[in-house]
Amino acid sequence: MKFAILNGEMIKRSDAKVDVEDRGYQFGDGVYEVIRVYNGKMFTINEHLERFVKSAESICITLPYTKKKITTLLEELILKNNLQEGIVYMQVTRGVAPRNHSFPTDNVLPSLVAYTKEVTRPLASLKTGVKTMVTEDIRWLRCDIKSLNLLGNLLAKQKAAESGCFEAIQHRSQEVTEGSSSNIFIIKDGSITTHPSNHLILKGITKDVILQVCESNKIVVEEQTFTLEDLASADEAFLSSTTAEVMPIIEVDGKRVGDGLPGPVTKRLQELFEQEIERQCGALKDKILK
Ligand code: PSZ
Repeated sequence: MKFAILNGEMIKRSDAKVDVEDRGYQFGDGVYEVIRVYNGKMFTINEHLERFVKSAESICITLPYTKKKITTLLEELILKNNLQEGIVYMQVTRGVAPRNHSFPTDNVLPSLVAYTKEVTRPLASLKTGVKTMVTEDIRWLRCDIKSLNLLGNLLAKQKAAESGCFEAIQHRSQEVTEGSSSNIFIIKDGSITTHPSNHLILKGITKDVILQVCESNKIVVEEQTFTLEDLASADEAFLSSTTAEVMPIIEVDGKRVGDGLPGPVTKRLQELFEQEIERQCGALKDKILK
């Protein structure tokens, strides 16, 4: 039997239900996190909690528990569900109140939910790379908040799915922002570029891990905007996310990136990223390279 956390309590997953007037259900009035678990251990948990608190604060939700308490609850959930490889999904909403656009005035307790899911690493795609397409970024101007409102992202991802692509890369005018559920990096003549972490993209935890390992290894990454043309003429490109890790892009809108195979810089970053996973969570059974 699987369990979930609902408002601080461990309950049967099938009993985890919320009211129809939960503001998350009616308005998408909440924020969330997806945390990767390798070998039963959460990867970059502190960074995810920091971002969770920041997202909540930016929409004026005060988390009902401390970061430490949440960490303990999630660790208990992982143990209880016997999760080795997978994710923890966690969300908080403004709570249950009679439907009204403005925030409830009486003290409504935010609803916090967490559950786990078994997910394996996408090793085949990590080795071969994935196809992508580009689409206009139609989202709002606070993409830095990990909001439950994902319609723009969903419409983009559905276009990708209908085109047989792994991801839709979004752009505002000529500037590339991010994937529908990932950040994007390009490589040209050995130099690596990714969009700066501002209001137009989500500051990915995976992106930040990549920036850190690059710094430790004296690999320069520019956080600078780049255009659709830069993407089309890049030698290499890759996506980053909690579940996709460092995912090579081999095609954009049916045109090959570089020679159409994962490139040397991308492969090196995959290797460094795996080292960081192993440092935090212990040895991985399967590796991307070899
Ligand atoms: O399982 C999945 O499909 C996941 S788990 C996390 C994501 C997808 N994506 C997170 C994300 C995002 O939604 C947007 C719009 N931009 C960037 C990212 C990458 O963020 P991190 O690295 O924190 O997962």
